[in-house]
Amino acid sequence: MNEKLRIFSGAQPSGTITLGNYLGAIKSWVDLQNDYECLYAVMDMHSITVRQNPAELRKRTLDLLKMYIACGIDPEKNIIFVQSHVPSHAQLGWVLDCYTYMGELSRMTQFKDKSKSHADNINAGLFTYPVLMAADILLYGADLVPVGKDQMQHIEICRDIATRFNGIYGDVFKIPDGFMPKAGAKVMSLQEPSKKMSKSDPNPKGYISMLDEPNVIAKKIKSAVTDSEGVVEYREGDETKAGINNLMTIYSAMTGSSMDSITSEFSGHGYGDFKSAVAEAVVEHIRPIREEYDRLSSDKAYLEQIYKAGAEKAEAIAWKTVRTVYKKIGFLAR
Ligand code: ATP
Ligand code: LTN
Repeated sequence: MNEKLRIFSGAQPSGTITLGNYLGAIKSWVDLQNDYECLYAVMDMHSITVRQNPAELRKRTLDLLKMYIACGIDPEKNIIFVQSHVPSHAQLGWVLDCYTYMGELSRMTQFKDKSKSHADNINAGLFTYPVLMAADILLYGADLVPVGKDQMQHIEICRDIATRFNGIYGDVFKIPDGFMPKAGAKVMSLQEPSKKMSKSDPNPKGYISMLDEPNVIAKKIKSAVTDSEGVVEYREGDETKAGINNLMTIYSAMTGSSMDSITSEFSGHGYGDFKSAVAEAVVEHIRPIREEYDRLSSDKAYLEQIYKAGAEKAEAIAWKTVRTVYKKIGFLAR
C-alpha cells in the first residue's frame, strides 16, 4: 500500500489574513497539498476564546474559507471544513482536558500574552485552547502540522498529551510533527519589528492584509521601520537590524532568493530601492490571490457545497478516533 501521510492545519476567523499568516502557514499548506492527504479547517471554536461579534464571525468564517481557496488550496484535492461543523473536536477536546495538567497549560506563551491583552476576559477556554488544538490534530492522525513559529509550543504540548495518553491506553494517537517554512515562519510587525505581525494589531500600518490594495501595500512597506545604516544585510539576532531582517525575510519568501543573493542584488542601493522591490514582489504575489478571492465572492453556493462536503469527510475520519478513545477510557457504547 502506498498511503499518503496526512496533514492537518487551520487558522482562526479572527480577522483578515495577514502576510504573516500567509507566509507562516497557508503558503506551506498550498506547497504541501500534492504530497500529503490534507485537511484544512477554519478554527471558529478557537476564535471564541476572544469575544466575537456573531454576525461578523459568520462572515469571517466564510471569508477565510474563501481565502484558503483563493490562495491555491484545491477543494478537489483537500478536505476543507469548518471546525464547529464536526462535533468530534469538542468531544475529544473534553476527554483530553482530563489528561492535561494546569501546570503545563499555564506555561503557554500565547495564554500569557492573551491574558495580558484581554485582561477583562481571561476565560477557561483561553486556558484550555491548546487542548482543543491537540484534539484537532489527533482526531485525524495527522503526521505533519504546518504552522508559524508562534504555534510550535502548542504542537509540543499536543505531542506530550498524546504520548501520555498512549502510555496509559496503548498506541491510540499518532505523534505529529510541526512544520515551519524556511523563510517566513515568523513575520514581524512593520512598525514594531520586535513583535510578530498580527491581524489583531490596532495599528494597521503594522501588518499587510491579503486584501490590502496595491497602493496601500506599497505605502505600508515604504513606511516600515528600519535603521540608519542603509546596508541591505541580514544579521540574525541583531535587534537594530530587526526591520531590515524582516523585509529581507519577506522578499526571500516571495522570490526564493537567499539572504546573500539579496545582499548582492541591492549592494550599493539604499533602503528606498529595496523597499520598492519588496513592495512590488508582494503586490505581484498577492494580485492573483485577490482576483480569485473577488471572483469567489459572488459564488456562495459553491462555498456552501465545499464546506458541507468537507465536514462530512472530516467527520467520517474524526468519529472513528472518538469511538476508539471512548472505548479505551471505558465509556459504555450506546
Ligand atoms: P490572532 O492575531 O487573532 O491571535 P493569529 O494570526 O496569530 O491570530 P491564526 O489566524 O490562527 O492566528 O494563525 C494562523 C497561522 O498563521 C498559524 O499557523 C500561525 O502560526 C501563523 N502566523 C500567525 N502570525 C504569523 C506571523 N507573524 N508570522 C508567521 N506566521 C504567523
Ligand atoms: N492555534 C492555531 C490555530 C489552530 C490550529 C489547530 C493550527 C487551531 N487548531 C490545529 C494547526 C492545527 C493558530 O494559528 N493560532
